[in-house]
Amino acid sequence: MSKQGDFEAVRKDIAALLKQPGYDDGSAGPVFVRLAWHSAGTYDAETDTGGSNGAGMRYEAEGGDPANAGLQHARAFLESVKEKHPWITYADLWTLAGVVAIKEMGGPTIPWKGGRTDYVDDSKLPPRGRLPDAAQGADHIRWIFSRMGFNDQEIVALSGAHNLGRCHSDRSGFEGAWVNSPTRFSNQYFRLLLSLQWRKKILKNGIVQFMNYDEDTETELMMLPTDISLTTDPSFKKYVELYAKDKDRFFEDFSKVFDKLMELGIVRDASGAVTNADNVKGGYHS
Ligand code: DDH
Repeated sequence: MSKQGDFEAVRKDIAALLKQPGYDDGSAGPVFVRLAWHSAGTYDAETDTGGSNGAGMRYEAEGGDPANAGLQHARAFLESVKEKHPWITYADLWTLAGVVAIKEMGGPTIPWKGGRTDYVDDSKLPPRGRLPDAAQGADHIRWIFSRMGFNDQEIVALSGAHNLGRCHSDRSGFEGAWVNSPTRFSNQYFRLLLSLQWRKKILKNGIVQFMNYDEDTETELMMLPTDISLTTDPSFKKYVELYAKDKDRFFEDFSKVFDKLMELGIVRDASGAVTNADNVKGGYHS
């Protein structure tokens, strides 16, 4: 067992866990990033509910949300880290796993601070339906992300996480990867959005997505309807163009915006300590 607060030791164990030869593309990295994002992406600025604090996904109300299908794999992988470092909260472990995975897969360093608690206030549990619906378009994602406090540029930067991982027909119903190296963080997603011809395809399960056949690698790549909307909406498109051209700028902006996502709903004092995690009546400790 490591010393309380030794996040370096936790980081090392998360990094060592990423390689998973029998799982997906051989890495748990992408699903860790999605776990971190979904744990935080329920935040609503107006009511100050949701967000990564509290690790609400441990409970059926949030964990069983169809939008979170598949994330139980990420949580199960991370159990061994929690057993080894029992002092870390799930809320910190899940957000840190995303940040470590991005770095290990070649992405930017993302500032990360601990201090989240696993304290759940029932009155602050997010209702389902706060995460984006991939079948929709630009208005929908703008509405979802502005609720969290993100502007158009930040939405596009965040969407660049689709450089990683894949869709699974038994999770979301969509199928396939966005890029050919889905365990390597880059700006390839933006380049492919602009350079390939994306054709609408109706899958056997009736779900509509966009596909392109890549002759060089003989693979089929995919885009979600929401991904395509980043190129049909002029305000989003200018940032897709920016990030397709300028990888360093994408890395820089992604780092800032992913940090902002991880911090949604968390109030810290000057020393960085979380001040709003434990002060709500009517909740319970796990
Ligand atoms: Fe995503 N995402 N995401 N996504 N996402 C899926 C997979 C992954 C949407 C829908 C889906 C972000 C934004 C959006 C990752 C990270 C991020 C899947 C497939 C769907 C569907 C799930 C499955 O079948 O397993 C939509 C819609 C949006 C949006 O509207 C903008 C953001 C902001 C992030 C982020 O991390 C910042 C990652 C990583 C994956 C791959 C997961 C895996 O298991 O592989």
